[in-house]
Amino acid sequence: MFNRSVLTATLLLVACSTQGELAAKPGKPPFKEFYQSFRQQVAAEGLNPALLDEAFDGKVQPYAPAIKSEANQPEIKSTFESYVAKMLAKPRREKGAALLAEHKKELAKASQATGVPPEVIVALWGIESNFGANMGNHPVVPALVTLAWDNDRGEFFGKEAVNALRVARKRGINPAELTGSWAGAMGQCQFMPSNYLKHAADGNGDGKVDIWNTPADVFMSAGTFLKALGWQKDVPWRLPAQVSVKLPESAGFNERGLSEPHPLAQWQRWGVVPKGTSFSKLGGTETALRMYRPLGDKGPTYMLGPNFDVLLRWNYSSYFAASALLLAESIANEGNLPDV
Ligand SMILES: [Ca+2]
Repeated sequence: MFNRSVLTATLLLVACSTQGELAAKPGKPPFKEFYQSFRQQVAAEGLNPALLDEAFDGKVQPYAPAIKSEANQPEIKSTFESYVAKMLAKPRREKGAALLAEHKKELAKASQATGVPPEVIVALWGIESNFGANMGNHPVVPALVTLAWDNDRGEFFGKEAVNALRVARKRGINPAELTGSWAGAMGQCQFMPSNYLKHAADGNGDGKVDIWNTPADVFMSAGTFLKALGWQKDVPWRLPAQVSVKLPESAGFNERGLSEPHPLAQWQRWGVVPKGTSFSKLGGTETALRMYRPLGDKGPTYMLGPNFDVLLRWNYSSYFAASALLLAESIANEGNLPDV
């Protein structure tokens, strides 16, 4: 069937790719002008601007796929159940469990060094890149410079572009060869360049930090980053709880069922009691804990340990954090579905 909007979109795409030039947003300079000022920024950061030219391989033009992807980001409107079902799809659970066994030794090493359980590392590996199968094949520097020019968070992407040049220099590769997602996330754990520089770590002891090709380095890097974000060893991420009375407004639940953190003693005064295991595993009575009721009053209720917030610092979405940790539970349990 003839579809006008698809045709228009196709024509626009053809127009962009044949002209090789995308228009600047209102109030922004043309890309070539921006590129010249960005070269100066690179120099001010103590790097040779020739590195930037190498990354663009002499063709100074915006990287169109980054702009296209930026415009087409799906709004996450899914329910908790559908989101979790997708993230915990059977192939991912089963592959995760198999890889947990296959890489037992390297994972144990990363876990001992960082305190992060192997299954949490494997779960993030699975979510971020389908266990290394989907790292993104976009040229990172041109994509980030394009977003620095076009995106509302241009300053953030500009800093990441400069850091991407540092990553290439550190690895001794041509910056044009640095690949990742359209938004600049790199390798099997999808680190932004700044996170690579700060947190990526050598897991197999060869002196190189290769999150693209070496699973041991991916595991050590993910664990090191989670530790830096505050991961606490041997603390459960959730414990089931019972609530006998209606909680006050001041508990502060958002529309996704995640409360503000409050001291455990406060929750206990509100009548919250553990369903089974004692809350003492999550910390003392003054430890600030969140409650999570992803399906509302009628669904399950959990007190969350501090490691849930660590996952929120990895990716600020309560659905993401819960799914990653549920997937980890599943992977540790031979790929069986966890209790939700
Ligand atoms: Ca290595």
